Amino acid sequence: METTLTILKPDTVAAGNAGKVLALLEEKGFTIRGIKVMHLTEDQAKAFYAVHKERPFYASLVEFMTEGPVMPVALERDNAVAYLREVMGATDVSQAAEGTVRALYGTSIERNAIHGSDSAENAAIETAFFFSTSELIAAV
Ligand code: FUP
Repeated sequence: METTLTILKPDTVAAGNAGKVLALLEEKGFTIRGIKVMHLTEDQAKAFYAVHKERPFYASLVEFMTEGPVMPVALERDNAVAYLREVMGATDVSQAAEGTVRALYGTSIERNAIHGSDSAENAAIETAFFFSTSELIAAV
């Protein structure tokens, strides 16, 4: 079993789609190890996306991620990191495959509904960004 980190982004939470996205992820075999709802500060959003700080979309991305509540979720499944990337779809919603979370609930390359860790190493870093060990159900 592997753990990965998703964030239901402000567009998803504001639209009332959080439950539907969680249901889809559970149907795809993910189990929830940890979940919370929070409003990211500017410093938190900047830190989370620090890898993109030189990119032209960084300021806008930080503004979007802080516009309303988000829901970080630690998810467990066999092959969780790669499979979540498949289930969430391409970054740009217009390129996202039919039935993916981003195709269903995203509206643009920025307002794309959901985050998913891109490697096992980043999944561990990103899970620890939001959850202490005591906030996570023990891994299987
Ligand atoms: P992803 O791993 O699919 O979330 O994509 P990236 O890590 O490349 O980008 C992180 C976030 O930056 C995306 F979810 C949305 C935003 N972004 C833009 O707004 N414009 C871009 O051109 C690329 C990414």
